[in-house]
Amino acid sequence: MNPQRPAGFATRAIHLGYDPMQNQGALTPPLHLTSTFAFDSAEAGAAIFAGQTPGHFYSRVSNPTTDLLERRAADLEGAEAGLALASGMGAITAVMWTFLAPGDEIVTDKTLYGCTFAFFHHGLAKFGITVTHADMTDPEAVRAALSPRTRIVYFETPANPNMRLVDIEAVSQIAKAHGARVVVDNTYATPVLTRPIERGADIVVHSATKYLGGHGDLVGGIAVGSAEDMTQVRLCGMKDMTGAVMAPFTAMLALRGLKTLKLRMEQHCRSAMAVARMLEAHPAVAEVHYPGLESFPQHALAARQMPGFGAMIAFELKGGLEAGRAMMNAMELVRRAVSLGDTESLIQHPASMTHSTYTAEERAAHGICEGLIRLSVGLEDVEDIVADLARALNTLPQAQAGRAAA
Ligand code: 4LM
Repeated sequence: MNPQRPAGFATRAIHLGYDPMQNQGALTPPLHLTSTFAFDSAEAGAAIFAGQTPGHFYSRVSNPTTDLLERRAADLEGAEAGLALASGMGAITAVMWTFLAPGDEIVTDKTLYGCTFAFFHHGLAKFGITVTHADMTDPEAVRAALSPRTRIVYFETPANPNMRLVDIEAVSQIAKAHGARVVVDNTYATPVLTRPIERGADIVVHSATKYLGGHGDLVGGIAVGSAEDMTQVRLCGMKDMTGAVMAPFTAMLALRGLKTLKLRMEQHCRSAMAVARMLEAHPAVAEVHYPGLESFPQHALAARQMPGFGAMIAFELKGGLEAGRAMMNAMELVRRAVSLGDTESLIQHPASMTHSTYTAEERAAHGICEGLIRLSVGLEDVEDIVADLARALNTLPQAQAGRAAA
């Protein structure tokens, strides 16, 4: 890659920051499977520790393999710097512990991934941090929720599991005018579809376990933002407070995943659109939540903010939870599993699985229906995914009743 010539997303995901000629011609970057690093002299080691000269000293802080992943992830998100962590939860917790102190407040959307919700309410709250939920589909609700102690405004877009979108530009403008940091979980959209930093966010976090890795074979996290913020998270939240560092081997797998991210997302999106249309037309289905459908309440925002619309679909069946369970049990190709963004299509029930960290009352208050089913559309042939789903839906009594009525 010629540094003088601008390169596209996929080219950078494959080449950025690595020159085979400086690594004995090895086409793929080496795996630096080492916990510690030797110093030329005591003085040289002290200078690296003090940050006076660049270099690595211990793999809980940095490592050449994870460093390459961090630089590529930051570049693809349009950020100055990045950090690779042990998991998505590692990224979220390290960022929050770095920038919050007792007495501070965070404002967050109504709907969050189950463990993020649990961390905020059972982790941060235990240490004197106040968590306020606002319906962030309305940016004005964010303004109303801000207080003089608000330090962070945090949201997912689309939100896990119900696909609510947040207007990143509008919310960032309001939060930053107030002096709060904006942290966006971009796991669902990925930088192929949405780059929150370019829309005004300060920090982006990811579960790299999902689309970035892309193959269901790693657990990892990424945070990106300004060089100053990432240095703070590295030295405070990651190194000292959580120790949630990504292993070099995981970084190697994630680097391999990133190489095909754009290509995979394009196919994921195409297939999800076809699946969403089939679901919407099926007589056993009550409602489909997919940003690419014209019936999606925030379709216009989706078209502006995440063209391609992603590959996560949430839906409700006319037969409710009981029908959802029956449908899941009838799947043959689509796997019954949590997680998302893998090559395999995955189906799960948020209320009893990923969002069972909420109480039933909390789910009701936070817009997570008990009967909601979540689908991660994979990379199998779309005809096979559609056929498996349609066959499972056709086993439901509501499908027969719908057909009889028609
Ligand atoms: C799941 N999700 O939904 P790690 N942020 C978002 C997520 O969906 C997740 C994480 C962070 C699921 C896991 C079982 C939007 C995870 C946390 O699992 O810690 O890499 O990411 O099915």
